[in-house]
Amino acid sequence: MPQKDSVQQSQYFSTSALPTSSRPPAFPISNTSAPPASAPPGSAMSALPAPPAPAPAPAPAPPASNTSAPPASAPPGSAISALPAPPAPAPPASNTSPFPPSVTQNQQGQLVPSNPVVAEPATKPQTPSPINIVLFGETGVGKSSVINLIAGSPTAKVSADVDGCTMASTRYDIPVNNASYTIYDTVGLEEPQMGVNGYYDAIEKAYGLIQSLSNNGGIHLLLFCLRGGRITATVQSNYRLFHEFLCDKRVPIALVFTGLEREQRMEDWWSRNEGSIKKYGICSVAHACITAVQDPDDPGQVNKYEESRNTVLELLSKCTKDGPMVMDTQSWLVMLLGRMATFVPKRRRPKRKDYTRVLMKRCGMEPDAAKKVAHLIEGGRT
Ligand SMILES: Nc1nc2c(ncn2[C@@H]2O[C@H](COP(=O)(O)OP(=O)(O)O)[C@@H](O)[C@H]2O)c(=O)[nH]1
Ligand SMILES: [Mg+2]
Repeated sequence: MPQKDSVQQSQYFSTSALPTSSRPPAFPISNTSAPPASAPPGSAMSALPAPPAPAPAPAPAPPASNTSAPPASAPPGSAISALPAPPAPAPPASNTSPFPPSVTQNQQGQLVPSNPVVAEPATKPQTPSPINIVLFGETGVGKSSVINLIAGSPTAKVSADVDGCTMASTRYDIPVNNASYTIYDTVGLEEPQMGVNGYYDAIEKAYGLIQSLSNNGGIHLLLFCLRGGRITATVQSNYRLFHEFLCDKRVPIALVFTGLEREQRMEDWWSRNEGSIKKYGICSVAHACITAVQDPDDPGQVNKYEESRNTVLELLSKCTKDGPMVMDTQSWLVMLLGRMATFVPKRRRPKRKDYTRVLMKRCGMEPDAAKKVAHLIEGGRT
């Protein structure tokens, strides 16, 4: 069963809001009864550097709607108005036929319908509106494996390689149980901060992601994939990047902990570690403790995989009931890029002309639009 977490979105607090002295000295993730099969990448929380300074206020963005705003384009087949127009009424009879207009006489003198009417179905079969989910986390935590778990078949390429550009995303359309999920498998940060070149790469990828989300109706849910075992400074940075910088804390976030197949009861891992996770400001509306690997030769593992699938599907169903957060591409870009720059050391941060160049050359924006976005980003973080 997915667990509804007690901390609500509105109660989110940022780690940066905690005075250094009140932060726990280390992150005591308890995993003693079940060490993870493989250690996750990243440094341990005991090596946690001071968190990045709070993000400065971004350039004012037009209010994002988190109500049940309809997607930008109507889903195919969902609108009754998409049915062909009914046949026009027959024009008034201008001849002197003794029969009503709907009936005529054929050559054999039989009465036949003058305009055979082909019955239209009352409604076309409804296609559910897509529910957009951004799944994120460091490379190697199990995101692709979670996609395959949700889909119920091999859909995404699973790889042990640690490689990927921050904000690079692959889109998967997955129909399950009368719902239609569009999942953006998105690479998070691999380090708590980034260099300027990594930032430029991330801008290019973020542009593609935001364009796609904007055109497809916004985001319903953030799904943060973590390897059960330890929470790192990178985990905190990723939480801020997606929850705060991309979604302005307006989209529900759920946590999925993978690698828990050695737990007798996977949910026990949460009971042992919940307090520590929350101390570090990682708040969520729900969580799932799972395994995302299959081992057909181990019946226990087969059961746990099946249980994990049910847990995640139930979580998706419960956490995507509210409408999506929608923003126009430009405002969204200004908000994200301005905030994301705080991951780059201050003296290396790009200037307005650098933004203009990257937005034109790497994102293909028109010069005027690129200049405008660059101007707004600059203005937002002075
Ligand atoms: N033991 C264990 N390994 C996992 C789990 N989920 C994924 N893996 C392995 O972790 C590696 C990376 O998985 P992948 O799904 O490609 O991670 P991604 O980079 O986040 O997409 C692969 O070797 C997977 O088989 C899990 O729940 N338990
Ligand atoms: Mg992957």
